[in-house]
Amino acid sequence: MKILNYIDGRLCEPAGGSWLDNPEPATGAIYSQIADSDDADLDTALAAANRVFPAWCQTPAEQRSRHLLRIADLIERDADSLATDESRDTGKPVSLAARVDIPRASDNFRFFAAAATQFFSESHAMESGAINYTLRQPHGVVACISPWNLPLYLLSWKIAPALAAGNCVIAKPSEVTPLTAYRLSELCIEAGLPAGVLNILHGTGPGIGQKIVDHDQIRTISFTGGTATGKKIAASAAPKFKKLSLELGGKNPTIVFADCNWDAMMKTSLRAAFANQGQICLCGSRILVEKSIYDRFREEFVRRAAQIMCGDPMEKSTQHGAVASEAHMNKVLACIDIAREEGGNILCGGQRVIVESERCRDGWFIAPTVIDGLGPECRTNQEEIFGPVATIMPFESEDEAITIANNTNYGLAASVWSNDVSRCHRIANDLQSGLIWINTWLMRDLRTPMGGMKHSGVGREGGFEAMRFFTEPKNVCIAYKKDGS
Ligand code: TXE
Repeated sequence: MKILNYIDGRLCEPAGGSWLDNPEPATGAIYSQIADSDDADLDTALAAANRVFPAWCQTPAEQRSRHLLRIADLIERDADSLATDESRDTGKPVSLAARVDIPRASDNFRFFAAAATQFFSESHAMESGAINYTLRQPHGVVACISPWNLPLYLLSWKIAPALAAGNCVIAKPSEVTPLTAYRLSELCIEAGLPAGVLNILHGTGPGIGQKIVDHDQIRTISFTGGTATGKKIAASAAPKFKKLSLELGGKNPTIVFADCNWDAMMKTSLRAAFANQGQICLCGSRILVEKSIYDRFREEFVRRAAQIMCGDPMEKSTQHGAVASEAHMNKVLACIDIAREEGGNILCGGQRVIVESERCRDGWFIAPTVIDGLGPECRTNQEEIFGPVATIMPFESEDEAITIANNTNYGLAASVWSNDVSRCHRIANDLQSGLIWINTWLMRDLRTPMGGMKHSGVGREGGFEAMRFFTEPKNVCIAYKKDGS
C-alpha cells in the first residue's frame, strides 16, 4: 500500500520517487510506504494553493461551510474503517479511535463549518467623531503540522479553522501516523473540495517539515508536537516574523484532595494517566495526593492500573494498546530506567509487555506504570515522558500542592479534585496552566481556548481563537467630523 501526497486536488507520488516505511506498532511489521516529499512537491503544492487562494477567500462563508460539512459527513459515513485505520497506524485501541478520534475529527469540521458563518469582527466608536471597524482577512497559504498521538483529530483541528477562515493549506501529518490523513485526502476529493485549497504533503519533520517552515511563501504556521521541535520551528520562524501557534508538551498535575468524590476521581485519574497509552499532551502524569489519603489512593490506583487490559488494539475489549513507534517505546523505557536510577519505586508496570496475541508478539507495548518515592525536582517529575507512566507524590497543604504543580517548565493542563468550591476557585486562579479541569478531565467544549503557557506553547487553538489566529486583523478608522480631525 502506498500513502500518496494530495496536491492540487490529486493523489500523487513524490516527485523525487523516495518512500519511507510505515510500520504497524502492534506488530512491528511494515505495512505501507509513505511518500517522502521534497522541494519539488512543496513548489507544486504552493503553486496550486496560491492559484486558488483568491477564489477560495472570496467564496462566500456559507459555501466554504458547506464544503466542510460535506467532509464531516463523509468522515461519519466511513467512521468504522477510519477507526480501524487509525488504530492500525497508531497502536491505539480501535474502541478508543471509534469513540474519540474519528467522531472528534468530523466534529472539528462541523464545528468550524459553523464558525465560518458565525465569525465576526469588531467595531469601536470614538466619542471624538470616528468609527473603527476591524477586517479579519485570511493570510493566504498557511502551514498545519500535526503529530502522531491523535492523528486525524489534531490534523482536522488545524485544517478546519484554517479553511473556514478562507486560507489555503499545506498540511504535514506526522510520518509516524500518515494513514488517516491520506484517507482524508480521498474524502476531500469525493467531497468536491476545490483543487489546491488543501494540500497534504507526507514525509519527515526535518525534511519536508522544515522546508515548509522555512519557505518564504508560508507566513503562518500552526504546529502541535514536542517542545524541542517547537523550539526549532520558533527559531526558524523568528527572523522572518512568521505568525506561530505552538501547542507543545505538558507535565500536567492531577491534584487530589481528601474531600473529593472518590469514585469519580479514581476512575478519571486513571483515564487521565493512561488514556491513549499516556500519549496525550493533556494527560495527568504527576498525581499529587493529600497526605491523609495517600496510602489509600496508592493502593487502589496501583491495583486498578495493573488491571488495565493490554492487548491487540484491534480487539474490542482491549483498553491499552501499543505506543506509536519503536523509537518512542525505547524513549519511554529509558525514562523508566531514569526513574529507577533516581530512586523511584516502580509500583506496577515498568517494562515492555509481550501480549498474548500471536499477531502482536513483536509489538511495542508498555505496561501502565506507576512510580512513587520521587521528589518534585527530579527528572522523572520534570520531563515529559509521553507514555503510560504516572508518578504519585504526597502534599500536606493547598499551598504546597500549588507550589509542586507549578514547579515545572510546562504549563498546559491541570485537574483538581475537591468538593470545596472556594478552594477550587483559589487553585484555578493560582495554577500556571492554560487549561484547568475541576472534578473532571478532558471535558472539551470546542469554543474554549486550548493551549498552554511557559514551555507548553504559544497562542491558543479552539473556537474563535483559532479563527482569529488564521486571520490578519486590519483596522479601518473613519472620521466623520467635517474637518477630519
Ligand atoms: O514529535 P515531533 P516527536 C512530545 C512527546 C514526544 C516528543 C517527541 O514528549 O516524546 O514530543 O515526539 C514534525 N520542522 N510530543 O519527535 O518531532 C513531525 O514530522 C517542521 C507532544 O515524534 O514534535 C510531526 O509532523 N516539522 C505532542 C510533528 O512535527 C517538524 C505530540 C510533530 O513531531 C520538524 C507529539 C521540523 N524541524 C509529541 N521536526 C503534543 N503536544 O501533543 C518534526 N516535525
